[in-house]
Amino acid sequence: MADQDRDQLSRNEHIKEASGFLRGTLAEGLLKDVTGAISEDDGQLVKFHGMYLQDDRDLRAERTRKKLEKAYSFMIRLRIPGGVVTPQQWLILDDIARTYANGSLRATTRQTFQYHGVIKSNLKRTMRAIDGALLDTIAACGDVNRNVLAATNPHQSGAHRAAYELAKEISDGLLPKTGAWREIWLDGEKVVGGEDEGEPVYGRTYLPRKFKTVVAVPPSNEVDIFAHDLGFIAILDEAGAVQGWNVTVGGGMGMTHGEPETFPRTADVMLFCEPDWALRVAEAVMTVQRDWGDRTNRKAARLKYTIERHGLAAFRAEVERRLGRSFADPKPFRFDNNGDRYGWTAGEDGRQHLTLFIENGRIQDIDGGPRLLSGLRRIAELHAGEFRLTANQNVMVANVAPERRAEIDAIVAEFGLTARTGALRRNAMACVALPTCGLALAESERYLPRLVTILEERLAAHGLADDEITIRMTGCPNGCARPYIAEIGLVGKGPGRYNLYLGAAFDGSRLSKLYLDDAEESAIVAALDPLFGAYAEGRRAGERFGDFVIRAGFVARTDAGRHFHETVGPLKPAGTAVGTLEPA
Ligand code: SRM
Ligand code: SF4
Repeated sequence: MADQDRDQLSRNEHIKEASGFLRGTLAEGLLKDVTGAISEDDGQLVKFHGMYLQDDRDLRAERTRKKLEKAYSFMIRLRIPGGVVTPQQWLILDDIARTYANGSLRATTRQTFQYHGVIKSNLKRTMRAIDGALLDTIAACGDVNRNVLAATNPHQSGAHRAAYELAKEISDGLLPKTGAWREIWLDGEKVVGGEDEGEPVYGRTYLPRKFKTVVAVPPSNEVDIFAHDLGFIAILDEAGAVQGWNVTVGGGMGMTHGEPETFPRTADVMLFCEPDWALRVAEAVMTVQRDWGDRTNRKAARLKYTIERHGLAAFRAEVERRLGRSFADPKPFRFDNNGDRYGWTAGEDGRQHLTLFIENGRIQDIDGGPRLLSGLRRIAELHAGEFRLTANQNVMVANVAPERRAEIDAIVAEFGLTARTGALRRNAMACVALPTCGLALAESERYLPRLVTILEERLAAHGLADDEITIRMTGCPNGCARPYIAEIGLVGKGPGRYNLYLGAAFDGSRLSKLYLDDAEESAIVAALDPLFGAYAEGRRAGERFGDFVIRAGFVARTDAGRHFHETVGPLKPAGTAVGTLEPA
């Protein structure tokens, strides 16, 4: 690259290039015990190892007053393709949560676990314990292909098995090759001149930005395929076998308030490929993004912006050129929801599976409330199948022998594992936000449960207590709980204040629109209550809330371009409705 171009590269590009394939000065930094932090550059690199440096934001002000260093600790994210863990692995993960982290396991929106609160001096011990469970954290974060999601239950059908196999194959195939992870965290043998080991697919500077891949089996869109950079939709033949995959590209949620050049976007369905070609298509899509993605501005670097800039046709042509062949156009498919099915279900082969609702993914014991951590541990002690994490922050106890079902039901009752499950709550998700997330503008995980209780009362008053409506909240516009494809989306604007988005599709295929700007709880409830009333009165048979608010004229349908700008025209005063209040 010419020097002039190099000057324009974002800072992260220089950090990656100079890092010796993700080593930086991490090994030295870990030895410095005068601080609980690591250097700023290493803070960028450590993401590729599955970790974030964070500080407890609840303690910030007090520690600043006392002139103390921030209360630093690390968030660690595992890489678990398809979200599958064995009971033996669960027990080790539980031990780690109790010993090194904050006593909780956090199921994420991408089928894996996070630990919070791991202090620097415990990092290596934690990583060794994770390795001891035959798991790792490589590429769980950073500018790489991240954890690959798959339709939750491989035992449900042959197509689900194929989806899991493909997720695993892509995860393994696109994994960075650097030995840095093993070397730094497990004191693995140093690769002399690690510089020379090479990354045949990624190169020295990896990708311009994070890259997310999922595999779905219709009619369930539980993995929220339209929110991801790359997706595969199973197309089945009459016997239910996978005939091939529709390939989706260019989905993403993140945006920044007040910067209309950033926006959420639902993915395009680009082409159909045969099963043998899926991994090669994944690699080609990723390498076109590697080469075409914007490396000067990280806010414009995701694949969704590359596709907006070049157009889908040019992007597809380049993928086909690199693979030396053309592909068929996508085949018809239909999704009907993007949530989880709770309770017991049986697969094609009659095996039993129990999906448990985990409020906002936080697996912990609450004094006087549900004891999810201990209850799931008890299940792991007797369970002979597996656990499967869902993309909706829930847990499935999968592949249960019929004679064990009663024992598991007894544990569920004893530990209160299904204690809080109203219809709105079952369809709710919140991102982590405060106190750990450095980007949070407002509460999310700690606040949504309260708001749901209030809204469930309003829904019950309108006779809607059992209606399935999706609601998701995030503490900032980055969209970690995918709020823009929930029927009710709440996005943090500042302490106690949220933007309210409405009108997304129940199957996750359509984005919502901004309805209320910068609103406090009372304004949110006051805005939603009459809409619930209108929905109860005026909906057509089977009509979803997200569809109703559009038909009734409360919000406009998201345009054909399938992305929106946060504000169209001047901002309304804080707390006022952007949509019309009277049904058209
Ligand atoms: Fe996320 C950054 C948590 C799924 C979009 N996300 C973060 C960080 C690491 C904050 C940071 O950069 O300092 C958050 C850590 C909080 C904490 O304390 O744990 C964080 N994201 C999460 C999780 C844990 C939310 C959850 O409650 O489950 C999810 C972990 C998924 C995983 O296992 O890998 C999580 N993040 C998502 C999703 C949803 C998805 O992928 O399905 C999105 C929207 C989809 C997308 O990528 O567009 C998402 N996270 C972001 C963004 C915005 C990216 C963008 O293109 O603008 C950021 C900020 C960034 O990258 O600059 C971010
Ligand atoms: Fe943090 Fe924002 Fe993601 Fe929530 S949406 S976890 S506040 S980055």
